[in-house]
Amino acid sequence: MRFFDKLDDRVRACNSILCIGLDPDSSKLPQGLGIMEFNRKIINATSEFCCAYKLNFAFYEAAGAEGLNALKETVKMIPGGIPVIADAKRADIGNTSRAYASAIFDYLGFDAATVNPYMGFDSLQPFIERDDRGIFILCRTSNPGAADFQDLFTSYSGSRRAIFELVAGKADEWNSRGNIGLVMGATHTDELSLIRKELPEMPFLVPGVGAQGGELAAVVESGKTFNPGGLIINSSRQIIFASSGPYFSSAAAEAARSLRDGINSCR
Ligand code: OMP
Repeated sequence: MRFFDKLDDRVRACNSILCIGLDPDSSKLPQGLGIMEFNRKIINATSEFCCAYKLNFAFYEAAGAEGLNALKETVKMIPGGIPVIADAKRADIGNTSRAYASAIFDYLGFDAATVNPYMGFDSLQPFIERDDRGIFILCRTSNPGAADFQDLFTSYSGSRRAIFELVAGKADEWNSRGNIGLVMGATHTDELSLIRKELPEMPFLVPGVGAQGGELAAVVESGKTFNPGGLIINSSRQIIFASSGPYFSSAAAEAARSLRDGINSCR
């Protein structure tokens, strides 16, 4: 099954466009709990409220062998109908990128991955060629430094456009398999709405609400589209670290429920 069909099905089934970020920062885990056990409890408590999970590799890699093992095992423990996104922001020369894609999709078993467009088409090709998997290309990210390059104007093709607009245009051009979406940061809704006007059907993964301050109503208004899975909104810390106490998993469930409801009230 194609990734975006799986995502659409899941959004319809759970009536949620909330993607939960499983970013198990070791310094914030409840006392005495390893990443795998933490993730298991969070997933059990929150899966009914989300359309997808996104695992940021940094937090697993930083924990060494235990983290890498938890990365693979966590993908396996997520219930079958829920798409799992590898937030690895990969890309390299084609030969190396092929190994990255194989590690993420074949060895680890992810449904989709975030990728970085800076090295151009051949660096993303091994990901794009996987018809059965999805990719989200970084377009306009949520961090302050996004402006350093992404907002610069160029006169490519005779028209004055920002680099992030060119990335969006290229992503659309490369999307003959229908397996490409964009990462659009929640902290910049003008840019989100600009790209939504240019690409009404392109799926967006939008991180940056909650801990980074992205405003929910503005994100939904700027990014909405008619496909069920065409706009998914990620939140990590606000949900998984809602509490560090003994009832952390029920606090996470409550945070997920409340964010899902908040998003749905804006849709
Ligand atoms: P919270 O700020 O805790 O909700 O986490 C946001 C997650 O989304 C982290 O895993 C970030 O690495 C990721 N992210 C952004 O915050 N901003 C972006 O522009 C892109 C991503 C991403 O690719 O997911």
